[in-house]
Amino acid sequence: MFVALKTGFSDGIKLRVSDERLGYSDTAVATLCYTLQWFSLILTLAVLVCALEARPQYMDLIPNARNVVDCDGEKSPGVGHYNPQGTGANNAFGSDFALAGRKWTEAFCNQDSDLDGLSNGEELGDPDCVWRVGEKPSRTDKISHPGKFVASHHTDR
Ligand SMILES: [Ca+2]
Repeated sequence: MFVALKTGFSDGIKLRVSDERLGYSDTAVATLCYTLQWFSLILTLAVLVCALEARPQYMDLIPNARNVVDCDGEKSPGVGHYNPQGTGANNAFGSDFALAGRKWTEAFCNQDSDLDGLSNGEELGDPDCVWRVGEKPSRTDKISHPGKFVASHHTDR
């Protein structure tokens, strides 16, 4: 009896059993390989779609999330992502938001995700960390990006 296992993205997973007594044929092995390759491809696409999907519903869970501007003054709706449009990998703020259970907690509000010296709450208009979903934040102007260190934000306040 001979068993070989080979893995690789282009080859999928191949399990080859060569033993006449077990009754496996090359056709059965090829069918298994073909099925596993399709399963692998579908799984890979599902992971990519999940990783790239923007989450606009999270914007309602963060004060002034729709008022965050980037260094160039452009709106940055993807406040939790490196990509300003809200796709791709999370930045430090997005990672901290996920760790906080995707809730605006007092601890998350007091964090300084981008390490610029201003808490997330100070950057997003909730310096006292009292904002609740659906309420108007205590400040709606001079909102800075809590996931990007921008030195000029220190002189704006
Ligand atoms: Ca900060």
